[in-house]
Formats: sequence, structure tokens, C-alpha cells
Amino acid sequence: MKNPSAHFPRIPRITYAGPGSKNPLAFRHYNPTEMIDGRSLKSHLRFSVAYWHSFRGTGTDPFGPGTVQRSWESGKDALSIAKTRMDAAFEFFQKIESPFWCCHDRDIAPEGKTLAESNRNLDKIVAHAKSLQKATGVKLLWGTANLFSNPRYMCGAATNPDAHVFAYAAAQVKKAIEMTKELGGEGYVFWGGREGYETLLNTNLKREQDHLAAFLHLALDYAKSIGFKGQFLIEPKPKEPTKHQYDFDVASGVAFLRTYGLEKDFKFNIETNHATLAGHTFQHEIEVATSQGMLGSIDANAGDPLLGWDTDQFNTDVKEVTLAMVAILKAGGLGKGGINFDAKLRRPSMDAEDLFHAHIGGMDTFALGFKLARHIIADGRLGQFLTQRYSSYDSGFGREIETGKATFKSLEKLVLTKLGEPKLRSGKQEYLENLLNTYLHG
Ligand code: XLS
Ligand code: NI
Ligand code: NI
Repeated sequence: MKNPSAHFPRIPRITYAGPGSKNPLAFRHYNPTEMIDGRSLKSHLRFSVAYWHSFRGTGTDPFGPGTVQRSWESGKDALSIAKTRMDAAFEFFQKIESPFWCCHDRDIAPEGKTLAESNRNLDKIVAHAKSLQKATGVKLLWGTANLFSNPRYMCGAATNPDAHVFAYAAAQVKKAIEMTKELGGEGYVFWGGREGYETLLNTNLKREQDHLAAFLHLALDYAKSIGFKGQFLIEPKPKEPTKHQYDFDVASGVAFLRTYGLEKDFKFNIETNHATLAGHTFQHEIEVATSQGMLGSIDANAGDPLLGWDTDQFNTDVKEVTLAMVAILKAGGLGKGGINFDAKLRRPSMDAEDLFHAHIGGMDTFALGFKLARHIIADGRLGQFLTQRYSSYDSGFGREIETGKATFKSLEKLVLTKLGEPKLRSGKQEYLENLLNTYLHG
């Protein structure tokens, strides 16, 4: 990067100013260098910027064209624009204190007329990205392939009824894994773009699921053969763009992975807006994943409760994020995963500066949620309530149930001769909701 302020000249590097600050271009809760448990907050939260929304998003919607105008979207050809755009992106990553970024193959380099040309384009841009990563210290959290925009994928990629499309997708993912390895990515994400169906009238559901599993096995085999060590991740989503996506939610993802012998090699990338589209909370999806030891990474965004689609908004809901953070911390954190802002600006937010406001809000909300979650866990009252609520399983016949020693016969005998009728115990939901509010609001 020649000039470190070439693309956002009026915006300084964002710094921490504390909760009392009135500066809209400062962090109020995210202090990247704050040390917590011997590690910086930056390394706890592992924030990441999503290239596709923040650097390819134009503000288009089904009713109208793009609204944003970016100074860096000009140049003599698609490849030189791609390079300038990437310079702008790395200036942004640095100014917003994001240690990571994420991308699809086609976000960063233009698709050519043939696969060979697309691959050559990608090689050139990956080399540029690699030098920017080296110069700035910003790393790739995960890479992925766009298997949903090009019309060839209109009926899916791995689940396409045409084996030719399967083969093309395989070739594309092979290259995308190579891209991710070359950029040192910590993981590789499979979001099932159009892996689903619009109508069962034209769909062989069993064969499509078999094909998806075969595809994932081939991807794993290839990654192993080239020594790619990153974590493979499934990103569930129940619908959109298809009316039924096969990776519906974490629970159905677990069943799918186990059915096809893939469970040891995959974890989940959980997106907030996908959780709510599936009729779950963010916390629910995280808890289902952690119950299986399969929490991998987070796509941080939020839906609008009044809209039934993936609105991908920056999340400023402290309560939702705090509850998710409690679940993440109880599971031991995100490991090699991170918090990726898979979120986009609203269509009228067309200023480059809005990119900063959006990420500052998201980062501050997660940093605050992280701190509140640590406080909730350290305070211990919620945890103690749970321990107490299940304590009848800690000894005696409860322990025998958990360890597989009890039988229907032994339990019947106990009830008939000793236990009689169980005492009712309150679930204390209202008390707990009030307790949560005292943590959030004092
Ligand atoms: C779409 C998904 C997508 C994945 C990456 O809804 O969230 O952006 O994260 O392919
Ligand atoms: Ni996502
Ligand atoms: Ni999404």
C-alpha cells in the first residue's frame, strides 16, 4: 500500500475513547490492546470484516440499483479495479482495528470467460492480497467459494441435478481451498448457497443429499492432500435463496454430518440472522453446536424482527450478543474461529464513513457483550441456579440415570416404595429475567 490514507483520507485510525466518549468515530467498549486473562481484547474477539458486503456491496435491492459510490471503484480494467479495491479494504481493516478478513473467491477477483481465466485472475489478486497481509499483519479468518451467483449454479452446485455442474463446482472449490491455504486462512466455510430446492416436484432429495456429502468428502480429501490445516465449517441457513436449504440449522447439520461420517472434520459457522430465520435464537444455535463440541466461528449480524429474510444488519442488540457470549465463553471461546461481520449497510447508508459507524457499532456491541458475559459468569448466580436445578442427578438414583445404571424396573421400585410423588419446583424464569437485567442495566 503506497499511501496509507489514500481511500479514507478524512478518517483516522479508530481508537478507544471509553464509554463516556461522544466521538462517533471512536470505540467506547472495544479497546484492542486491553489485556484480559493475559491476552489482548483484540485476540479474544478475533473480529473479521466480510469482503463481500463491505467491499462488493453496492446497495442494490430487488426494487432498485446500487446507491453507494466508492472512490476506489475505478480503473482501466477489472483486474486493476480489483487491486485498488483491495488496497482500500486493507486500509479499512487497519483503520478499524480488525485483525482478520473473510472472502469468497469471486469477491476478490473477476470471473473470466473460462475456469482457467478465472483461476489466473484469482492467482494475480491472491498474490496482491498476500503482500497486503504481510505489510499490515491482517490475516484471513476463512475463505470460501461463491457457488451461487453465476447462473450455472441456479439449481445448486454440489446438489445440482446435472453432474457437469457438480464437476465445475468441485474444480472451483479445489481452487478456493488453494486460495485459502495460500493466504494462511484459519478455516474454510461451506455455506450452502443454492444447495436446497424450490419444489420437491423436480427434486430427488435423497440423491441431492448424497451428492452434497460426496462433495464434502472430496473437499476434505483434497485439503488433506495439499496439507491445508484450516478448520472446515458448515454455515447453516434454513431458507433463502431456496425455500428449503439442506443445512437448515445446527441440529440438522449435526445429523447430516453424522449420517455421512463427516462429523470429526467439520464444525459450525453460526450466523445470527440464519438462526432467527430458522425460528431459533442465536444463543440456541451456539448451545446446540457447543453441546456437540462443534462450535467453530460466528457470522455476526442481525435480522429485523419484522422482516422474514436475511437482512444482514450490524448487530447492536446488547442482550442478544451478551447471551451468545455467555454460551461461547462457557464453551471455552472460539478457538481458531472469530467474529466475522457478515453484515451490510442499509441502502441509504451510502457514505464510505458509514462503513466505519457500522463496524464500530458491531465491535463495541460484541466487546460489551464479552465483558458483560465475563461478569455474569464470574458473578456466578446464573450458573449456580443451573447447577442447583439439576443437582438431583448428581448423586443417588439421579446419578444412576446419567451413568446408565438405572433401569425402568429399578426406577419403578423406587417410586413405589420410597419416592412417591415429586415435589413441584419453580423454574423461576421471571426472577432470572430480572437478574439478567441487573447485569445489563444495573
Ligand atoms: C449468506 C451467507 C454467506 C456466507 C458466506 O446468507 O451468510 O454470506 O457467510 O458464503
Ligand atoms: Ni454468513
Ligand atoms: Ni447470511
